[in-house]
Amino acid sequence: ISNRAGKQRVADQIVSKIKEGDVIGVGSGSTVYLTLFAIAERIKAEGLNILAIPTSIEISMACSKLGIPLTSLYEHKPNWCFDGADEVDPDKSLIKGRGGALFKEKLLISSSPLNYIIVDDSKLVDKLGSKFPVPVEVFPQAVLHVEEALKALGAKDIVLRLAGGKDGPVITENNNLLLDVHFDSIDKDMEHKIKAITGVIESGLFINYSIEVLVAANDA
Ligand code: DER
Repeated sequence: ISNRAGKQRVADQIVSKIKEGDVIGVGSGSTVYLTLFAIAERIKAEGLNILAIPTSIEISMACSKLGIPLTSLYEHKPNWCFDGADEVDPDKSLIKGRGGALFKEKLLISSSPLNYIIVDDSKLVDKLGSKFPVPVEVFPQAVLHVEEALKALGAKDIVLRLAGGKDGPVITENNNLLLDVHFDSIDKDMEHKIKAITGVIESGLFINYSIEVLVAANDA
């Protein structure tokens, strides 16, 4: 419950930042999901005109259902963006991707001049990789090659992410596979080393991005 309360508090902080005319990149995950109801309320109550660029089918569907108008990167660049994270270290480096939307999330964050990462304090870590593996989105037929290259980068354990509602692996919204990669240590150029492997589409490492982190302390 305390996580939920913390998530709600930081979600409410984000909603108060929204202003008339904003084009907002909306990340994925349960913390972001909580903001949508309050955003819909503001649109209704104030006649607010905003546009949301979603990072997943789940967020697109929720926005459509709640009456939050959608647009895309074909028509707009976002004024700002908000998203969750799995881990935040003291340098504001992130691990994201538990929800499997990391490619579009990183595209939105890279396309946006200002990014808020909203987390409850359970996400704060001293060392990146201490609680979550690094998700790596992989072109399906490249999986053996990528696993080998990740091991050469020091990966200790590599797990193909299996689906819940179907047999076999998770297939991302870009028709790729996800590897959850465990490292003992993650240095600051690991994001680029992983991205340089042929067959890697993207990873859930966000190192040196322009982000503001909003943390909600959980109730005791
Ligand atoms: O998958 C993601 O990157 C999400 O943003 C995730 O990291 C945060 O999800 P949560 O808000 O449900 O913890």
